[in-house]
Amino acid sequence: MQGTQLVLKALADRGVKFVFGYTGGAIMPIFDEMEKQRLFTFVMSRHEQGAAFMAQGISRASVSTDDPRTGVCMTTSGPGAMNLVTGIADAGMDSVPLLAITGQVATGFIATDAFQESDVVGVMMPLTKQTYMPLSIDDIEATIHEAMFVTSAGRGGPVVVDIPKNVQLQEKESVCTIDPSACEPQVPGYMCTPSVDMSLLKQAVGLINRSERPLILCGHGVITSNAGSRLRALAEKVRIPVAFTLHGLSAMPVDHPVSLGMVGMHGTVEANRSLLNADLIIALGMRFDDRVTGKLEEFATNAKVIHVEIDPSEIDKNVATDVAINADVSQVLGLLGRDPSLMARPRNRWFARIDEFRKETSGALKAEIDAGVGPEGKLLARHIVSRLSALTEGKDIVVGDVGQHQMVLARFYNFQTFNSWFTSGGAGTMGCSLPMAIGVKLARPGERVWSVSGDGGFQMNIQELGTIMEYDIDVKILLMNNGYLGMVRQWQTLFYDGRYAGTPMKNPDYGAIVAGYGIPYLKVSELSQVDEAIKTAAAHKGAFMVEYVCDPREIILPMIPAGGGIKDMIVSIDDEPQRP
Ligand SMILES: Cc1ncc(C[n+]2csc(CCOP(=O)(O)OP(=O)(O)O)c2C)c(N)n1
Ligand SMILES: [Mg+2]
Repeated sequence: MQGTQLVLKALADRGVKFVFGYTGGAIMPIFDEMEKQRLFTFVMSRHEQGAAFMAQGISRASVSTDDPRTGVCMTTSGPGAMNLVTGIADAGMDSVPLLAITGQVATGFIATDAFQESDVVGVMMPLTKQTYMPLSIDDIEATIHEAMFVTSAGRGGPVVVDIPKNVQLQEKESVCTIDPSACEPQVPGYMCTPSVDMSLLKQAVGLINRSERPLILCGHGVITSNAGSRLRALAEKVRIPVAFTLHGLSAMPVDHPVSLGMVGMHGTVEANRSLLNADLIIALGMRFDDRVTGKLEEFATNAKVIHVEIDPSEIDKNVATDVAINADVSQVLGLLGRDPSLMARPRNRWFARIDEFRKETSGALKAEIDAGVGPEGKLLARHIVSRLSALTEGKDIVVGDVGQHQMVLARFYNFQTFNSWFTSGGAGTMGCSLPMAIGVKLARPGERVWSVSGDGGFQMNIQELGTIMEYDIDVKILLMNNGYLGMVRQWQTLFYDGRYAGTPMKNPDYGAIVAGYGIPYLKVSELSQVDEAIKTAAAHKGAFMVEYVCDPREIILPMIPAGGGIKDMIVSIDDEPQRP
């Protein structure tokens, strides 16, 4: 048997269905064997970064299905592998399981600056959970199994296996069958089921029972541990309001009475004010990112903190805790839900106060959404997203890119379906949406998928229109074209005296571009056409693109200025913004 065959055998044993990638000299033997065996569907991206995001889409979307899978991408050495870097770094920041297999120059050429040689292990090491370079055919199968285990054990993340070409081509007589369970290293940090310390759970229950103003911060861990219904049951039973991090969104319906929507830099007024006024913060599967906490010295100064988190390295990293439980969120929520000593309290005063927070902006926001256009009559993204939400009843899958439109989606799409919101959060990688949506659609083919991008981000991975065309992927593309790198423009408006350095952009004829890929298209600049375009795209069988010409002057508020604390939140534009 050849090394190439053992790579494929291990992937097949792990249930891999799709491999995303791009070929080249150092990976050709594995591609050749893939073609002979056809064990998986191979999807050729148009750029390696696209392959990494497609693989992410598989992992992110399938985690809540009964067939959770780690996405796999495969590229050649040197430039092919280096083009993966951003997608891999992104997976690391967002705790997304991902396996990247890269071809490497033959062992005899390593460290000679051979053609298309890059130090892949060296580059990837700080970005991944683990990197491997098997140097003998005897290690290949076990390495792939171990790598796949590590991607999803405990907190998910990317793993790279860099395989020198001569190792791929090695042959051996007999195949010793690998026991996959023997390839599961029990290394701290990878441990997937730390058992819950019951004495800590008891302390947590005590804090919750005594709290007048508790607040749950729901993070990505609630999604990845499939704990949405447990969270909802607990919040309803014990009467605790829930605010969501960017990646916690879609853990439960966002219009549920206990939901406050997104928290943090672009969070809702009610979520942020509640965070400021809470006496107990129950943080579930989240890592106190600076976009959530604002200035750390001012964060939770009057609140006790319970932190439930699977990765021990996140505990007490940014925010000191009163009770830290290092365990799977779903397991902890299950135990809390069954704990007879946990008291259900009405907390009417707290909820009445939260209602006051809600009222602060709800009227003005509704008026702006309903108006639909800015002072110059140009479409507002918040109106378009609100209409998308209404027309899909909040039930569709949304894959957001990075920028203003992303924050608008997070604020105004009324997520009803568990795990239906995907975007790049930790890294904030523009261009993620189009390729990620391809992976998401392949993982959840029965659901409608909207890829929503700005004009900047869309052009960063626009080449993946080719992948959509070739594999006939039914993704609905919404392009929010405001002629600017809008999010940066917003900062320039607020904090740089309106000097628009490097943000205005001349846009191409997108209709002509997508026509080249055979994708039907509508361009909309009138309010009266907004709904019709969404309906047309939704009803169309196959990919469809709608370009909305949007108002570049739209400002997404509230906003906590970078470096500021939650109390510095800018709620309306009349608030005098701080200048640097
Ligand atoms: C790869 C990458 N480069 C730069 C940035 C910095 N950045 C964040 S948002 C943004 C503007 C995005 O513009 P666009 O895609 O048009 O979306 P909009 O904000 O206009 O909705 C930029 C440049 C980034 N996040 N990612
Ligand atoms: Mg833009």
